[in-house]
Amino acid sequence: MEIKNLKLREIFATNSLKTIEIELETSKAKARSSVPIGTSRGKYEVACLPTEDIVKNFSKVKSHLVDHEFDDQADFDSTLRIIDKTSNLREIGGNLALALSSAFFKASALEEGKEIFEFLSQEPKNPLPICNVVGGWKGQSDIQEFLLLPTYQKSFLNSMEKISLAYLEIAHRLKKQDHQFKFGKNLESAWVTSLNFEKVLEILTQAIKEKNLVIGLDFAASQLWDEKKYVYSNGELLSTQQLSLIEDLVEKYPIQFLEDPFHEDDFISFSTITHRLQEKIICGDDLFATNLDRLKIGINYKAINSILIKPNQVGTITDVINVAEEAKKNNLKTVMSHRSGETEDTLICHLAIGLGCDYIKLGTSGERTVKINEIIRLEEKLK
Ligand code: 2PG
Ligand code: MG
Repeated sequence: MEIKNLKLREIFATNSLKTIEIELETSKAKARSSVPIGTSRGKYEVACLPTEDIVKNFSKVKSHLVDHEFDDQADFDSTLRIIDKTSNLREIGGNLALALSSAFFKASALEEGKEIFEFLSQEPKNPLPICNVVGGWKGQSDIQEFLLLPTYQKSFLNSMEKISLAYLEIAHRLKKQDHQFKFGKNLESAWVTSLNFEKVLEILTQAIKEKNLVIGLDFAASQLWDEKKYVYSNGELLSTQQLSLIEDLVEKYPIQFLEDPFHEDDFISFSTITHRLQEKIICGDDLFATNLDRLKIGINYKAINSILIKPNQVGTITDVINVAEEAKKNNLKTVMSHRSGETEDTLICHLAIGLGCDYIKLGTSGERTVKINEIIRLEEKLK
């Protein structure tokens, strides 16, 4: 496929920060792609450059791509890796790389008259939602995200209906117990409360009763770690104490999904918890940063049974496909994920379906419905 033109513009993400959007034109197709922005970024992610720097460097990058012919996605993405030889894409920016790579991917699908998810080689399958319902913002809760997920799925619409009902019920329960609660939401549309995490877990447990839902927690533990211990608002925990805390919580509450329970360099503790809580989903986000080499280390350590996949942690569609394939080959649960700063781009919905991911992590309300509704539409095409 030959690229006829490329256009870059600065736009806004849902966290009010500027991000970038690419328009890519071929003789038969025109595709548009924008990229999200993470807040609690892992140290193994590719670089996210300020949009102003990307605008400055863009003409150089463009000259390597426009009027050039590419065999396929792998060829295009390896050209990006030749333009920027740094492993973390700090010269052109991982954010520019992903905008270009995903625009190329969308244009390839359009040229063949296919939906983006149909363009992937895997058997398409609808993921189960994992939705952020409480917490998630610095200073409000020691645990970054309280999530809900269904125990089985009749349809994505049905799963979202259960989660949305619980989400609304949680707000009413928070109103009764938290006098400061004013129905405020954080960047991912999760309720913000001043209650401690045990109280939040009690409320969630009540709200999901008879709904076939279970609880997930994203500890984002690298954010709690000070190089020696995990720092909570009411005390500090060594790694072994962090493990005991999690085992107690899992014992007391219907928790099924645990994301980043330890900091991003602690493969050993991940491996201990995965061994001890075998029926739970132990998912690595910052631990892997969607990086294939780190995933392989994790597999050797038997550190996890699940991986979070965020395309902007790694920068190209080829890298995303490789990571998802490696995870599936090793029987790990795959969770495609949004970021705290999103755009209206629905690429992750197509990637989750096309790569046959088990789950997709999303917000529950507000602008977050853009992605929920896209999956509902795509679900009709899977039947
Ligand atoms: C996470 C993500 C998405 P961020 O930690 O899992 O929920 O947040 O965008 O801050 O990386
Ligand atoms: Mg996370």
